[in-house]
Amino acid sequence: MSTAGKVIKCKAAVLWDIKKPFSIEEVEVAPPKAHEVRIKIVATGICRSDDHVVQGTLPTPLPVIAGHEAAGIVESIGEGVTTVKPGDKVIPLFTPQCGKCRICKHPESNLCVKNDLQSPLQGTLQDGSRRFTCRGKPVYHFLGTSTFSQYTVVDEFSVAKIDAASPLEKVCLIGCGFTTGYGSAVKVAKVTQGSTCAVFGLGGVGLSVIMGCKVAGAARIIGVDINRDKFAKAKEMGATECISPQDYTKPIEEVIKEMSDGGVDFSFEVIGRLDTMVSALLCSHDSCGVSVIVGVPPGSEQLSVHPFELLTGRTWKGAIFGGYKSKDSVPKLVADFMNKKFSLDPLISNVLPFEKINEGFDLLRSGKRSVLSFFLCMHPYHPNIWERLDAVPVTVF
Ligand code: PAD
Ligand code: ZN
Ligand code: ZN
Repeated sequence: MSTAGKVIKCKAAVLWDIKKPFSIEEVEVAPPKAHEVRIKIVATGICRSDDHVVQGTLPTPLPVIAGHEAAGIVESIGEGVTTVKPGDKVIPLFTPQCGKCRICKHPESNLCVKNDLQSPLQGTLQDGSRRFTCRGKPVYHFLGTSTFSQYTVVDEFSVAKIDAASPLEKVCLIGCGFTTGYGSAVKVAKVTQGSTCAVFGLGGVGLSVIMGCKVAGAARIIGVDINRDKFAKAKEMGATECISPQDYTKPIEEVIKEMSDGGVDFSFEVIGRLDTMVSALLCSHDSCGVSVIVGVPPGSEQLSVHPFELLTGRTWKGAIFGGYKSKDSVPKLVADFMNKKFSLDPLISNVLPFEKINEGFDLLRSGKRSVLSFFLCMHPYHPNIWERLDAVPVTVF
């Protein structure tokens, strides 16, 4: 039976309050309106930015269905949708690409004016309304994507069609973590052949920065993290050395400057802390260094540096989604993945059934990045056994 045009009742993880666990609920997902697309989510990653929502450092109206790094299949489309059709494999885009605004027409920039990244977030689709209800209450969207739900509705410019053969439990990472990190190196910093780079923070995004630095031909890549367990994987991905600020008495920027003849060519802050943003800036060479902020800082805190740190010639910049124009670039990155130009396996620590979302967040906080799958379901008689399903049952009204 076709579900098109009908309200779908399905499973979603609703965050009712900050600093509380997600609650797995039955939600109603309204059909897509004109220029909207309803997607059956197959797999969704858990990114640190989702945890910023839980912790309240990325202020979002509540209750909310978070999640923004996913892959799925189009279930139905609203009137006027031309770029995807039911059955297409897709990746939702938390940075949209409307193709019409000043930024979409800018050759370098990517933060389409239709984004919902202002503070606080608006939490709706483009027309200002919502498609989710739970226990009779409307539920807010998150970054126009809301992927912690079996079904979600997005605006057409917030979804990209990808290769029909793509493994969705892997390419979901192209929806955020991988692309953000990789693009920060190759597109935002424009890392050069033979250069020296420093990457602060060796989580999933930091490892993707390292992959980008390596592809761009960096000769030295210095990984920086307080968790030494991250070093082995970072080296596997291309870091040539790894250091922990806790092993030194002097500031880490001084240590890195000594290691790199006065400062690195390119540095990246991939943690989301003000102190490490300043350290990353200062460890870059004062006359030719480029430092990129990738980490999302907490709430309304302000940075402070002496203007001289930039007057001497450094460049300090930042970007969302690795500077990539999303709708154009995501299908190409998926094609590169299918052509084995890079691997996503090292970025995934676990694949968990969707219901284990709170465990997935605990794992993230202990340094492990998980992908949640809607295609793993609990065995009816053995609660510890999870089976792969081809389809997930839903109720249609
Ligand atoms: P993660 O939590 O998996 O990794 C962060 C790493 O930083 C961990 O390995 C920590 O051990 C390490 N760390 C923490 N504190 C320090 C410290 N004081 N000194 C050195 N290392 C430290 O996060 P992630 O890789 O998922 O994301 C990293 C950041 O990037 C995070 O702030 C996230 O919100 C942001 C992000 N930004 C974009 C974007 O578009 N700009 C997209 C996705 C994620
Ligand atoms: Zn993310
Ligand atoms: Zn635009």
